[in-house]
Amino acid sequence: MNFAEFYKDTLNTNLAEILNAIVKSSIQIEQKVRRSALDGIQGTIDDSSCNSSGDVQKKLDVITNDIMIENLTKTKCCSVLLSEENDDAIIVNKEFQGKYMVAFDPLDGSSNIDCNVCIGTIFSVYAESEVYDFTRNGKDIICAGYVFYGPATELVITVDGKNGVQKFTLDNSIYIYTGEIDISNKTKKIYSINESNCENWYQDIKEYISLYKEKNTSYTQRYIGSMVADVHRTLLYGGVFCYPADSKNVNGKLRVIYECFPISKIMERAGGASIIGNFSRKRVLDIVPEKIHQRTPILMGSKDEVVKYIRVTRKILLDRCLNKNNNNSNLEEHYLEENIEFS
Ligand code: AHM
Ligand code: MG
Repeated sequence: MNFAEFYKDTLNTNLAEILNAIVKSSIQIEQKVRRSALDGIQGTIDDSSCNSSGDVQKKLDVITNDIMIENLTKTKCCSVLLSEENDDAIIVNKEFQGKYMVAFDPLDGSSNIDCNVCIGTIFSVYAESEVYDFTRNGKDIICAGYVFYGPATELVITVDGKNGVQKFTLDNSIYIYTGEIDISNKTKKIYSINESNCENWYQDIKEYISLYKEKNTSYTQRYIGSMVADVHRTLLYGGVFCYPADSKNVNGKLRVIYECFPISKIMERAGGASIIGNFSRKRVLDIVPEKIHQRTPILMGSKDEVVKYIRVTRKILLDRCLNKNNNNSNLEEHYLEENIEFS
């Protein structure tokens, strides 16, 4: 069954148009990525421009951003587009304006572009609204997903009104349904983190990751450096992925609106959990962003693994309280509750 057939009873006309535009964009992006060495579109753009996050832009970052903006604008269903590659929100011209806000990272994992390692497009669509407000939190997202350009191109998506997370695989310009994604029954013991930052980690991550390295544990480490690829593996095999805060990246690295919100929505709807970490068990989806390009620490994956982190940090905080002989009033509300449950 193809993508359109799968969702024909779920999507209203506008949302169908928007998702068609994203699907079309991903097919165009896939072709650009596949031919990038042949067509001379690898590497950075000539004037070494940086995007809002200070990253040097690659040619493909710019090309893929243009593809997304053009296709989404043409739907006449969007009012605002938020992209990793644009400093400010893109307010769609009146003649093309609709009521939906769409956030996206057109090509995530750009350090992997030029060596033919997996990269992806991340997106989310917010409920329709008459007013522009980028500070809406993850609860307003009605559809989220990513496209993974790997050995096969796969679209992973969740849409309100349909349970769970669905996976489609690209076959000659058509996405074919290839199954439901459910992390809750996946048991591979994998942790995924950039260990080169370990000297900068705070006590929470140091103690948590050391659990996975204890003698007689059967955990292994995998890290690709493309969030989409690392999360895709985590969803399909189980385990944990995190990009924590550390003494150099004090807010973590990944961006709330167009990276962490959509991926967290997918993770939760697939039966996993996604929290801020950094001594907080708050859901990433509950963050109220103050800036378009705001970053957040993130820790996500199988609920059992996320609970391990919470237990480790709970113990650290309790020990600190006992040592200082002070009360718990400055600790995050509920942090010390023993009952750790995810909705
Ligand atoms: P990008 O948006 O510039 O591509 O950066 C985001 C990427 C994520 O895909 C990935 O999880 C992370 O950066 C890897 O960062 P690092 O190289 O510091 O491990
Ligand atoms: Mg990115």
